[in-house]
Amino acid sequence: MPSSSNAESTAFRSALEVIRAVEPRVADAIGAELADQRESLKLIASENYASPATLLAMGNWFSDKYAEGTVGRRFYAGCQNVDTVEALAAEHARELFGAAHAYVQPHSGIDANLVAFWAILADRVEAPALKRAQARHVNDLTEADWFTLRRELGNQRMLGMSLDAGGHLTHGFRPNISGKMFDQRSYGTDPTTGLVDYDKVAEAAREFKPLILVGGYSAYPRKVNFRILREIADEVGATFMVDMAHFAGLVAGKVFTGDFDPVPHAHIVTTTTHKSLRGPRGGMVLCGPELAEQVDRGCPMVLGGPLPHVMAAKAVALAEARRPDFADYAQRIVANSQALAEGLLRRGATLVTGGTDNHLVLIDVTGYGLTGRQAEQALLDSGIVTNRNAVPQDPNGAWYTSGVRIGTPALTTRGLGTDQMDETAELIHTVLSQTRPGSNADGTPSKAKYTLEPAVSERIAKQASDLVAGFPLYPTVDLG
Ligand code: DSN
Repeated sequence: MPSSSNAESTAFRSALEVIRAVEPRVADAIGAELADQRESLKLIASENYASPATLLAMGNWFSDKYAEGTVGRRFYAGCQNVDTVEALAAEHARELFGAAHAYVQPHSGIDANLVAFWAILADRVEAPALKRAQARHVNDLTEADWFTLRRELGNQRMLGMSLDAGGHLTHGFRPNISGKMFDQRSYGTDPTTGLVDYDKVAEAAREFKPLILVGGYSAYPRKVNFRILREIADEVGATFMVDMAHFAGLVAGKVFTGDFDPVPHAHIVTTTTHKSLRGPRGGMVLCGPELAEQVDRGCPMVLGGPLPHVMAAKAVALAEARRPDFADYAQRIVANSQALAEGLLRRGATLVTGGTDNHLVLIDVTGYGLTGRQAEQALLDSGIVTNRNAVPQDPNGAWYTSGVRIGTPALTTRGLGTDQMDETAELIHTVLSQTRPGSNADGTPSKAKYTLEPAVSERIAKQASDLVAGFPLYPTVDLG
């Protein structure tokens, strides 16, 4: 029996050899991606490194199978093996999160949210309309009733966190389909503390009376009290939905429990599987029995054919997340994030909300005289991979922004700890404090141009790559 590390090296090497025989440039790009990831200090809050078992579960014959429908109830023959992996993924998800129902077909976070929105609309708007018309199916409605129902479906209200407070584009914002589907209003955060003000959320909910109250975020560095949000939803008759894509790993690892665990409080919870949860790129929906039937209609309602190879990988990753060491991993993510925040604060950085309770830190880079775009690029020149992000009431808008979002799930997977977070804070602070905003050709200030001495960026890039070199990425995988 080969050892696990030999087996992993052999598997990836053999796969590359097979690919190289057909299109060598693809094999080269795959190898180069691993090399780049190994070298860089990856601080993108939404990224991680899936396990070799998870990655390998995606490259196989399941990719060739159509499997519309649900386990045991498919629109295609021959789905018995897909049934096995989909049922396993759903079972692991239910057990891990304590949910009554799990739907593991969504291909991404947007897809998971669309499944949830349409499940809620079907439950709250379509089902009552069918009942009123004494129809069993939409096909049984008269043209006039169908016209009325379509208008009702397109005229519902959603209340979610504003984008610049850390909400997500798919929570009802105009550039996304959700903004075109819903009449949306958002709640912000307190201008002084940067924290969610639950009284203000309640006020907005009472006034607006949304059909859906959305909790969850992609750039808010604090815990959210989901019990309070549920109480607000109940008071105004809203369905409470939580998008936990960013912090699902912290829920799985029992860092967020009680009021901060969305699963017992929300009517429906969506997530991606590839962020802090450390699975394959994909999405998932959890709910109680009341919405289960509508959720299971996700495909073909808004999803194309399920991706059975990704569901297989979800089953593997969720099995990994049920192991005791995942809870330790989740705790280390937050310890690292807090150490990074403290290191930055000690060096004079300004952080939105003044710190973090979760996996991410949002630096307000206006304190360094920079836009988010300038800061992101200067950090990238220095081997530090982050992404720019709006801050509350951002004067620079969503493209240039005034913030840089950093997160610790990926570096924690590599094994970096709190000492290395302090070193990382030093590298980030050095780059940002040495970067100067640039000007346009006509002398006006540019929001994109900047100057950073190459000697500085080269030195920091070397320090960043030395730092991560001490924590080899995929140590069991040697591509030769
Ligand atoms: N793109 C993801 C993120 O970076 O937060 C969420 O959609």
